[in-house]
Amino acid sequence: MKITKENFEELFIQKLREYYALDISEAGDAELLNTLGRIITSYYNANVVETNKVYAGHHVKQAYYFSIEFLPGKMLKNNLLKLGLLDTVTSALAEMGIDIEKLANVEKDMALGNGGLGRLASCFMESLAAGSFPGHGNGIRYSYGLFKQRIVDGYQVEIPDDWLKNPNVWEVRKESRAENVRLGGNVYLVPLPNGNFKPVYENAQILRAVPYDTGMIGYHNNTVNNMRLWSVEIPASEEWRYDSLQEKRQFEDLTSVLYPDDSNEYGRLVRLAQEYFFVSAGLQSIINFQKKNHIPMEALHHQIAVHINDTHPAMAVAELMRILIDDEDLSWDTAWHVTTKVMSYTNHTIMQEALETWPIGMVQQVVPRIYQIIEEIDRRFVEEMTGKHPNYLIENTRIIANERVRMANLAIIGSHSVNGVAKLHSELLKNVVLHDFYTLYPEKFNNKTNGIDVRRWLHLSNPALGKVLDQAIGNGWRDDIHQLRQLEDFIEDDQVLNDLAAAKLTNKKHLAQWIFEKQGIEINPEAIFDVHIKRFHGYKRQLLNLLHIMKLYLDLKENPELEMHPRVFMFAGKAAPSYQFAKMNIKCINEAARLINNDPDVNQKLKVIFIEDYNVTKAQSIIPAADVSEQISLASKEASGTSNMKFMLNGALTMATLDGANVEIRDEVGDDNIFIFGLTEKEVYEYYHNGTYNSRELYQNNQMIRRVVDTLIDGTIPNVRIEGGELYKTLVDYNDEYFVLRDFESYVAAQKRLDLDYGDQRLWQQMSLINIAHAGHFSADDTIKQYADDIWHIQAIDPKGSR
Ligand code: 26Q
Repeated sequence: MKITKENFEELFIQKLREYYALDISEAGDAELLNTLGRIITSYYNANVVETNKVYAGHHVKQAYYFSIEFLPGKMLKNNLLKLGLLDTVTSALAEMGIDIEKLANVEKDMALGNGGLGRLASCFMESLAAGSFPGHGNGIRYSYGLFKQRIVDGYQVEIPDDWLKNPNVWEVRKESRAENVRLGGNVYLVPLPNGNFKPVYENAQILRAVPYDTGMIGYHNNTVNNMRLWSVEIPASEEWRYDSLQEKRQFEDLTSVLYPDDSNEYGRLVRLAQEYFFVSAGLQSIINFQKKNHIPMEALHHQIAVHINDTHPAMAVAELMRILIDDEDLSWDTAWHVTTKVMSYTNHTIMQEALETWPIGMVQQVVPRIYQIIEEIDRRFVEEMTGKHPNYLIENTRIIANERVRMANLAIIGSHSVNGVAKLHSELLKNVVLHDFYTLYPEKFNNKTNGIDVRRWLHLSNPALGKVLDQAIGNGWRDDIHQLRQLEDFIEDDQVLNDLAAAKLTNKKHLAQWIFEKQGIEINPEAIFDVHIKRFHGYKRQLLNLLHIMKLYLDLKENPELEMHPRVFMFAGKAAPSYQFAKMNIKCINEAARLINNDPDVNQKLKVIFIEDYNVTKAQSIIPAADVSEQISLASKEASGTSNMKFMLNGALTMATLDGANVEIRDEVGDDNIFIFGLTEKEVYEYYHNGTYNSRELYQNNQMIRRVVDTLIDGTIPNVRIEGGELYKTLVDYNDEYFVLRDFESYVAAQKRLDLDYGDQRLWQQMSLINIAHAGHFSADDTIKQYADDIWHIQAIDPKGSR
């Protein structure tokens, strides 16, 4: 039944009584939210069934995005928007005296990911459904999401994210689709009469994987795809197998927590088991579906594509081989042909130390059969390459070396496609990081520049800007984001420029109000909002930003009359709990903030705000209020970045190094509409090559640099005796791994240009307009189309018939 304002009110009242035996006046926000959620899910569940029927009935090829992280954020308003019900339901609720924002407030932010990689997976889910593509997610239903961050005394404190305490209305537990996953024990092979071998398992632990399905709703179409997340259970019949309570716990807790390290946490048994668990459960359920549909396994690659999101699901290669050989009796060669055609892999990182490897002993212990298969893949790889390629090349690219299993090598050898996430990054993969593989398999390598879900990052999060766009260019952009280009026709239109400025100011006032309520700090909405939000990492260089702030502070202390537009620097982001350097950055920023915000000599012109517990929901209110987007990683280190795209779409100007997708943003908007500074990737590599970087020399010979760096240790920033000292050492004594001092002057100069440009408000609005007009280039809808065409070979299909 179609939902209208009239029938919705009646339905809502009736359902609230049915579920909770309450009337509206008696119900709490959580009860109201759950009732609303259940109405919405039952509204689209008919489309779930339809979508699946069509996919099955037409033998449609389907893609599965395997990712150990998803970061969907909140879903209430998102789902209503996709269904075309947001306005109807908002006003129907309002008539009943219910503010939808209050309900959205009690919804938990689903944070089953660390950062960019997980959020990308969720944007891709949205765009798959929006494009009517048959594509689904496969991951882990962690009981605890990414830790919540509190700032206590300037320090990060981690608190568990018990997000399932309230029921999650969007998920459906699919008991009937549970799978068994085997872990541990021993395996030996028994020869069969036909020359094959049969594996015999001893003492393996059998875990039950139970899927929880969440509908991924298309935008104004009939598609509802599935994000399937697996949760572990231990079958009662298996309990006797565990040697100790502690051992049992380990497996019981397999899907409890997301590892909060967003670069490396290898050598943790449970992490390895997590990786296998969701890969094995996911592949088994996919294959069961295909078998029910009478698809011969030799033809599997015509029916499914499996995408390996970073190396975390790389065991999918070996697991699919296992299923095809051990369970489905395919020959090795046939299974290998099918597997490599099914699999494709995305690399998200340049940094060598972040490439995932596992000690072979651990792989043998956790997944003995998978280890045997990896060994065999490795053996055949070496055999095939020997004689054709020099030995060093084979040694560099084989899977097992130095007693470790190299997951990227497994993913690359087992896939037909390997892609980076921005042009620069993909070039670096070919020329540096994965160069040896590129020599062996040039045809596998390609680029797919990341993208963002414009519905969440514009329609939903920035209604003020949405309205201005509707007035200026009509609302066609809501279905076709490329129409934003029409904005360029208004580059000289004072009305539109002023409206854009007014929308920005509205968002800034909202954020200022919220910050005041949370932290009691007053900020001037007319100041420049300069925003640096992302995980804390050495290479992302929050420290460079802090040093610039300290320079402004010193300059203002020296000369309170200094000409500069008032500026509020905002930071938000989490540090991995074990990453001391990142945590010390957080501490120093918070102490600098306290110093500056309380100093009447400077605090009319300068403020520093640290917003705690950064997550998707916070991003949705911070980004629309930003004037400046800080994207200042050391060139070559940030694979792509995606918040850079979100800021641009919301009219912020980018302060950027030529790194990741910043390069493509620059190409879109032109040099005049972005602030570029710093070393290029080539220059960085030249330094590596020549080994000539000397940060101490810079520190000693450049008075400005010395004066600013010394604020870390001379008591200027209070209460950071240890942390300031350590940061100082990384910069001066340990030769400044991320070239902070080398880029400092160039950064200061770019910031100065920015300050001057902001003084010309008309010019600034024009630059902002150009950024918005070109942001459609970074729609994940386009990115997904490229994945669909070039890698997965899947086609859009409308479950209700018309394409
Ligand atoms: C690995 C092993 C053990 C434990 C944890 C991990 C781990 C977890 C998360 C390793 C890496 C990550 C996350 C990486 C990530 O978010 N990378 C970012 O991906 C974005 C999407 O492509 C890019 O835009 C960013 O540039 C990149 O840093």
